[in-house]
Amino acid sequence: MAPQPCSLDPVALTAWRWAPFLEHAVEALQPFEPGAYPIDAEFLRRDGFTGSKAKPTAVTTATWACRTAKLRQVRAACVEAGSSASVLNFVANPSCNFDLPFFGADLVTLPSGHLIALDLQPALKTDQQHTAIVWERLLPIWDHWQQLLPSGGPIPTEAEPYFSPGFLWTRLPLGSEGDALIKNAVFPAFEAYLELYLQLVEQAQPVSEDRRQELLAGQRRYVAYRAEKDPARGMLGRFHGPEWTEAYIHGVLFDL
Ligand code: DBV
Repeated sequence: MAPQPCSLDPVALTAWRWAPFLEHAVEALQPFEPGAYPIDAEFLRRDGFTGSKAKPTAVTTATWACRTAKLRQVRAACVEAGSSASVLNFVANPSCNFDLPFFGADLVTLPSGHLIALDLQPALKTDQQHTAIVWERLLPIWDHWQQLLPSGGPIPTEAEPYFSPGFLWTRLPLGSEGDALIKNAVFPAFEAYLELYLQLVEQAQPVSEDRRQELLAGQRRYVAYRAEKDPARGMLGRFHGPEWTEAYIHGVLFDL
């Protein structure tokens, strides 16, 4: 099936916990005049089942995507599987013509609780020119919101090069306590991270051809790492099969 433009409206999934986050992001992108980012029909929406044959749970994975002049691809992977899983994985991939980080959000609800990751992730972590202006503005925002949230615990050392010091990372319990923190800390943190990111996008100026090549190399490393280590691989494989999942991860989610 040929790639086709997907709707620029946020995906509509019944009872999807993370809908307000995607709706906010789509709204916040409007001033950048988003255009269509073509996605194969088989990845725009995929329905399936999980659980036992006797007690199946319906599963849907849906994709939202767009592009703007300075953002090569902005995409959301949206999973709704009732009490089994509810996920919004949202990544903005900048054009390598601009010295910009990635915007990454991983908002995951599993039977064991919520897992929340939010960051402006560097393409070139050890390059001051790339990181300084981002980190000096991000750290106060991180500090404010992370204080209200328990730490998510250690992350793998090999992941270090891809995270900023403003990586907001928490695990929250299901139920009213977690719900309140999502409303009062996670959502406003998501708004603040995205607001800063879109300010950086607005202010970004085109770079030289040499710089472009450096940024592209860094972006390729990041995207290859994310595709190789995608923590959703197991879950998506169970829901939709390994073949579809590999094609989705490499061809849509991390497609640089
Ligand atoms: N993560 C993705 C995509 C997802 C997704 C594309 C389509 O990159 C979901 C969905 N993340 C997802 C799921 C889990 C995690 C875990 C389902 C739970 C896996 C499981 O427990 O079975 C942040 N996400 C994680 C973990 C980290 C991140 C550190 C824990 C990994 C582990 O415990 O092994 N993902 C990581 C990250 C960003 C991100 C930093 C960017 C902000 O998107």
